[in-house]
Amino acid sequence: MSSAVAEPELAAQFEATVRRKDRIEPRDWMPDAYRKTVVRQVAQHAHSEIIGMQPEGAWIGRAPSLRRKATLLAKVQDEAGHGLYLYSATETLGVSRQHLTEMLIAGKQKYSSIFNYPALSYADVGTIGWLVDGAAICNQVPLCRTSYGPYGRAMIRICKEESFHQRQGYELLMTMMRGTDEQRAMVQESVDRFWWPALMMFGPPDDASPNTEQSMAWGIKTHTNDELRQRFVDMTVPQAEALGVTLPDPDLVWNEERGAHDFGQPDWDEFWDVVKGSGPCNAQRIAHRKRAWDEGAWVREAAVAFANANDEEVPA
Ligand code: BYC
Repeated sequence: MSSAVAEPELAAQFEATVRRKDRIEPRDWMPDAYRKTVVRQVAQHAHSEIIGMQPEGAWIGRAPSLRRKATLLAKVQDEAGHGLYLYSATETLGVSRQHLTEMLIAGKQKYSSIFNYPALSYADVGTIGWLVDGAAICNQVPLCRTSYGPYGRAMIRICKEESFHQRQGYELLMTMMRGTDEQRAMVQESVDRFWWPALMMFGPPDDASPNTEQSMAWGIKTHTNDELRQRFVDMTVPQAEALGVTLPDPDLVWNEERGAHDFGQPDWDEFWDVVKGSGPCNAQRIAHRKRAWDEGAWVREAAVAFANANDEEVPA
């Protein structure tokens, strides 16, 4: 973009692009606050994918068959890939993966609250696929049309893979529900623990969400937190019925007039505690990430040395 063009004109072009629901691309002029918001959301999203490898990763060695191990391994590797696509999207805005990882480890950036809950039983692998990836799909399919081009394009591939993840979780749970009473009880216990944290993934209620209004005006978000939470509940109830599990909400009921389910509210005090760092696994997740980052330092140093020696670019 030529620097001769005045800022008000650039701002008008930006607004027009957003109004047309067209994409903002890395070299386009954008307000600083837009850039910051995209970096904040995409970085949190990338961190969630990487931290999200931990609860399920812990079950790879304990999955009950070669088929289940291979499936889980592939799924967890996919999450690493998602993190990398998303860090690449922030790099188009001049913010490196290294910087963002350092911010994460220093506790200065967030990641999804859901990954601060432990995966206590093998049924949790199925529940995470069904409910956590299911919630992620509800939230992420609309993000394929987000206004920042590199983020939206990353989301297209991520959503395809998330659909597979959701199905593997559902298939695992269905297999367990067709098994013994003990297996059915494991599934129900797991769903009881994950239901409310899954609803929290969509963020605080709209009237307590400081970012939604501006993010929607800029087309970064295309739906509010409550709209997507409702969509998730409506999508999940028939799946729970087909599985034969009970969702742990006494207020969950079909509302004929609204053509949607009424449902109870998660414990929002618990949500904010988890977001602020006091969840059951926050310290463990960050310590594990820091260890992996520190232990990988030699790989990054070797890559830089190799690149310098060969006068090539460092691989991303
Ligand atoms: N957890 O104004 P709000 C996956 C923060 S990974 C933690 O509504 P916004 C997977 C929020 O950041 C999928 N923090 O915010 C991986 C804000 O704080 P700051 C992860 C949360 O951004 C491995 C404050 O609360 N998906 O699928 O407009 C295995 C106020 O909130 C949360 C994404 O990242 C939360 N749940 O809306 C399996 C999706 N909610 O930054 C599966 C992309 C809110 O102002 N992100 N906060 O200090 C989004 O769509 C939006 O960022 C959110 C929040 C809907 C999450």
